[in-house]
Amino acid sequence: MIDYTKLSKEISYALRHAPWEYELELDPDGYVLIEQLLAAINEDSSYDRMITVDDLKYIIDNSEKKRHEIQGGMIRALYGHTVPVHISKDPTVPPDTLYHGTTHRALSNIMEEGLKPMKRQYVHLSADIGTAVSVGRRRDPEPVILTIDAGRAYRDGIKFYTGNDKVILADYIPGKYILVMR
Ligand code: HQG
Repeated sequence: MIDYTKLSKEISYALRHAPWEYELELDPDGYVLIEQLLAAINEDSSYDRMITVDDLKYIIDNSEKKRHEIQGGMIRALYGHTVPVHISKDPTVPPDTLYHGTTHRALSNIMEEGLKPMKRQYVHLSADIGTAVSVGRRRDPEPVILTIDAGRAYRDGIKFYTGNDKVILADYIPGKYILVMR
């Protein structure tokens, strides 16, 4: 049996954070050749058998979150990048309201200086409250949920980008567009 959680984490690590450890180079949209990714994973493999493209498809089709995308012979991570080379994302018109789940600890900083990408390339926003709650719960059992006036921010010139249907990306969200949900 392949440990698909472990494999999914390894793929995210390779495609978001450290492609060079796998002798991969991301193209401007974050894609690599599936063949090259599989060759790297299967070299010194820690899995029960060789990983195939069907295993990658299985992860994409069965994960709770849509983290990766296959196009032609290529695969990429849809969000979450920390690689030094900037990954370009498709601009999008956001819905009027977006959400962000975070910790109590970060709240005062965020209200003061806005939402920043921190270690990643983009700020990650959620399309619905449920998604924001699960994002926030990674770090705080009772996360703070922020509402983002994305419609106004967009009209004021803040750029938004598509991650997947639940995750919307932005370069930066100034504090004046952010409210704490009570
Ligand atoms: C916070 C996961 C202080 C921000 C998730 C967050 C998501 C600030 C943390 C995706 C700040 C960064 C991304 C400021 C932002 N001062 N703290 N000015 N601005 N922050 O992990 O959004 O499972 O980089 O609130 O589900 O938590 O990996 O971002 O708490 O979709 O696929 O700094 O990663 O997806 O943390 O999560 P992160 P995130 P996966």
